[in-house]
Amino acid sequence: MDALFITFEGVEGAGKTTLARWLSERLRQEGIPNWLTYEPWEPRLREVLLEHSDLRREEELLLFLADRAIHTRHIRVALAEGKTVICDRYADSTLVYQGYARGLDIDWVRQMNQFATGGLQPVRTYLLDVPVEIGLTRQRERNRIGAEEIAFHERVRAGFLAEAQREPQRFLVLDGTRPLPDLRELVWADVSRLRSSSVSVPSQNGACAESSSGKGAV
Ligand code: T5A
Repeated sequence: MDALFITFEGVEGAGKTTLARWLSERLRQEGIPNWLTYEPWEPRLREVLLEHSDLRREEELLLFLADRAIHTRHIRVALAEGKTVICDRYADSTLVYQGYARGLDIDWVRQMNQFATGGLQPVRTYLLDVPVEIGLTRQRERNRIGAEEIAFHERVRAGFLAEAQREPQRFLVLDGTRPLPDLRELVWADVSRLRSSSVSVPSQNGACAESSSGKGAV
């Protein structure tokens, strides 16, 4: 069985980090080598973004893409070593935050993502869907990059859901308001199925997993 490339996406406070960490630990317990990683990949990029709140959206986009190009190189190495890669945010975040929410041309952002990743796509993306107010309440009082208004985060949520509809074979939409044990069970059942199927390291041009939702949250 080859390595899987898995991502977690969603609005802020959706529960991505919580589930990604859990999955990594669960795989480790099963003796399955994995690498838990996140974006922004370079920690200093967070500081740059926090310090320069006046960045133009194009500038912000280029910073995220440069970060992803470097990160993707490391992801490819981990996959080639047979490690399942679990990534907390990836290219969909750029498409949704800089495209859908900040208003850059979506198809152009898609092409830029393609350029930055060399076409590497996850085989599965878990989209944790929660109402914006719930996500923001969960992460309240923490120092975060995203302090934008509700309307912005609504565009983020809608953008993720639109992408999930566009690629239902890659996305699995999970109702992030469900209790954590339920979400863990759903993710583990899906990962187990992916592992036992013939699906493995994705091709250069897109996800290769069959099946799954994207049409409605489970
Ligand atoms: N960004 C990022 C872009 O604009 N473009 C890009 O290309 C990229 C890569 C990242 C920011 O950068 C932007 C998007 C963001 O604005 P960040 O600090 O990484 O900033 O922020 P988030 O990724 O949003 O991280 P958060 O920690 O805020 O959200 P998570 O990871 O979704 O939430 P998590 O797991 O930390 O959970 C939050 C709380 O909720 C609880 C947890 O215990 C925790 O306390 N929780 C639940 N409670 C009840 N039921 C559940 N099911 C729960 N799941 C979690």
